[in-house]
Amino acid sequence: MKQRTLVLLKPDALERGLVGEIISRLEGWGLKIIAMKMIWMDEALAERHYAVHRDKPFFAGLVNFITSSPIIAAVFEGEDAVEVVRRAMGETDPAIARPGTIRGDLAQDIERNLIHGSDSVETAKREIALFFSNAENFKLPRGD
Ligand code: D4T
Repeated sequence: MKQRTLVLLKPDALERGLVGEIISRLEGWGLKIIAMKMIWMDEALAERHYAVHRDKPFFAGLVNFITSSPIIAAVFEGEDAVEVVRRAMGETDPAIARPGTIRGDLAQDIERNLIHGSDSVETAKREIALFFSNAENFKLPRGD
């Protein structure tokens, strides 16, 4: 089924000049860009986005990292987009992510792992609304 999912290209993706490469890989999976912008997340937005991890030991470091410099927020659409992005990203920890995945090929460590993708359709709805207004979340005339 056609789905939408939120993708964040984290500070390391921009700092290392990997934005084009990552977007190209996602487009290569047949996903289409619906919305995209560069923003500098503040602490409040980071804490809302990562609310489920509030009690984890890595939470403070994660918020600190994601707010350390600008990121790209994007909505991608396609058949099973949530699962397709998760597969394209690979495991959270690049040390165990498979070759051929974004993290497996390019990421440095479990924190600096380049990309976030929503983990379910429900989460995607919540996360997209955090970053994009309805007016920004386009319905594109593609005839499909
Ligand atoms: P995201 O949420 O960024 O798409 O990543 P995952 O879905 O693959 O991973 P996650 O929810 O388990 O973790 C969220 C985020 O926290 C960072 N992290 C995670 C970290 O810095 N240290 C850790 O030990 C873990 C488990 C990386 C992703």
